[in-house]
Amino acid sequence: MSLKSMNTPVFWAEGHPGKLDPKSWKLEVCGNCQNPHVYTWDELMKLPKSYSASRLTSVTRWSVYGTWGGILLKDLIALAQPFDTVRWVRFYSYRMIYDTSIPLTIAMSERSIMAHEFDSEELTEDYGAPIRAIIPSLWGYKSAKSVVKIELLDYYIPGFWELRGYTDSGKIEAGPCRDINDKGKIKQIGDGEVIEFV
Ligand SMILES: Nc1nc2c(c(=O)[nH]1)N[C@H]1C(S)=C(S)[C@@H](COP(=O)(O)O)O[C@H]1N2
Ligand SMILES: [Mo]
Repeated sequence: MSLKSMNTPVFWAEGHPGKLDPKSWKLEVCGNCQNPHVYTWDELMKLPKSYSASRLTSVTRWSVYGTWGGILLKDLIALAQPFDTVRWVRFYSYRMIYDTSIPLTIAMSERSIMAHEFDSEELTEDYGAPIRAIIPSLWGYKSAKSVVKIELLDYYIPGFWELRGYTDSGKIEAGPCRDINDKGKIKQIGDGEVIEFV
């Protein structure tokens, strides 16, 4: 099912970006690395395609499961050849108002992906087209949408929601949570990545 048909909430704290054209999209991978690069859409689409069957889980207590298709963050980061002092990966969304950072160790996980598909359908602008981060092990505010820049850093910079009171770690905490795949039914989750409801 599509994100829209399941009534997955649409969050744009900085305002909806409107129509975005993948063909002219550029994704910059930069920072403290040997090989910074600005990828065109065609270049991105030539990189190995991967999938992460995982959940996007919001601190506002809902979770949606599906298969996110795109490019593993670890593949993009490996191509950049980060220097060995790098500890953080910072995402910037379209218009550079929204940003957030995650530890390099989590970015290198097989489950962290720059996604342009959900269940074999291209994302729409509502859900972060043309390409967004999906970081299943952390709260959804770490999964920046419509990403234009990925920066490799030695140090941590609090992002949009972290500056407004959400935790820097973004660790998922146990409690009630709506299951979007099950009509928004309230269930319970444990600490850490949501693999199943408890
Ligand atoms: N650019 C941008 N990315 C964002 C947000 C946002 O407001 N702006 N919200 C975040 C939050 S809090 C969550 S839970 C998810 C929600 O993703 P969705 O809007 O695709 O459901 O996107 C994250 N990425
Ligand atoms: Mo969220």
